[in-house]
Amino acid sequence: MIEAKYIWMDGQFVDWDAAKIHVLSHTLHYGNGVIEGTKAYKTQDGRCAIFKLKEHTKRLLNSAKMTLINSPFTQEELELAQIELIQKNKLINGAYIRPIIFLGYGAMGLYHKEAPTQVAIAAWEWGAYLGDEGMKKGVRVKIASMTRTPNTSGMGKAKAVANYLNSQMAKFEAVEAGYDEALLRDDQGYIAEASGACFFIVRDGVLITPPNDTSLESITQATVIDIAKDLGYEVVRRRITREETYIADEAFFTGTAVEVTPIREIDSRTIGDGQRGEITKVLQDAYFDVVAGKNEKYLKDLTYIN
Ligand code: PPE
Repeated sequence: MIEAKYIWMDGQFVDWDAAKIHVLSHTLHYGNGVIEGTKAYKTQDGRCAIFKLKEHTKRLLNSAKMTLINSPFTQEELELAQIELIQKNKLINGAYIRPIIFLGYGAMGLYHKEAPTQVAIAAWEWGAYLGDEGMKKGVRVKIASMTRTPNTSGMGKAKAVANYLNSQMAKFEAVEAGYDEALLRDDQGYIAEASGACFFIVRDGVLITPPNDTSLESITQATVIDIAKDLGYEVVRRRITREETYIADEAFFTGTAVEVTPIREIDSRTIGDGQRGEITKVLQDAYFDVVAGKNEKYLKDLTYIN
């Protein structure tokens, strides 16, 4: 991580090293907090723009609502804070933006109503999430032994801090076994999503991605579906079984951090011819054009910061 100069904390800019919390902060002990992951890109005219700032900020507030956290800041205030954070840190080459709404120090015990709510937003430069080589050649994926937390015992639609224990266990297992990323099934055995991304396969030229029954309502997945339809591809949202992933012609991940990352292997089965698939490459290029302001139709999704 490349440190930036300032972090926005509870309405003020503080030095990166001064953005501290108490060890008895409620979220640290009981895991109720919500985050976002948003990206700013350098665009074709040299200016920097945040991609889908509104959607990410709305999802942050929706996540908070689902997990019974009252945000002390409005959508507008949080959007402005993110814009100013990029400006103040001069992150004009682009950055990853991480807002977090969490419960601070002041109450112990599970009942959290009296715990104060705090908000922090950090931003830093972050390279290819699964590596530059993975972006070009594709990554290797393991289907995790643990399933994604079912809807009956979690809140999968919230980008809740608590959900990442499940993701972390799966990711660790995959990486320790020599893979790059983990794919989690739902409690019925169908593919849910990756530890921090959504999943697509291509079969006979058709794009297939699971509905968001047991996954985050992914903003990048929605963008890639729109782009694919613009390009004339058929997109089907249906459940995918484990064995179907093995015989896909192509497979890839989508997410703010992974962007569009090709998959070349799942559980020792080579996907397609073991490299970035043709359609995957088309969508990857198209996605980078969109975030770089090269596609007129999606300029509405860019918030320029300079
Ligand atoms: N599912 C999960 C579990 C998830 O964490 C992400 C994003 C997605 C799907 C894709 O959602 P979206 O970004 O809206 O397309 N994961 C974030 C965190 C990654 C991290 O390691 O931290 C991200 O991509 O920012």
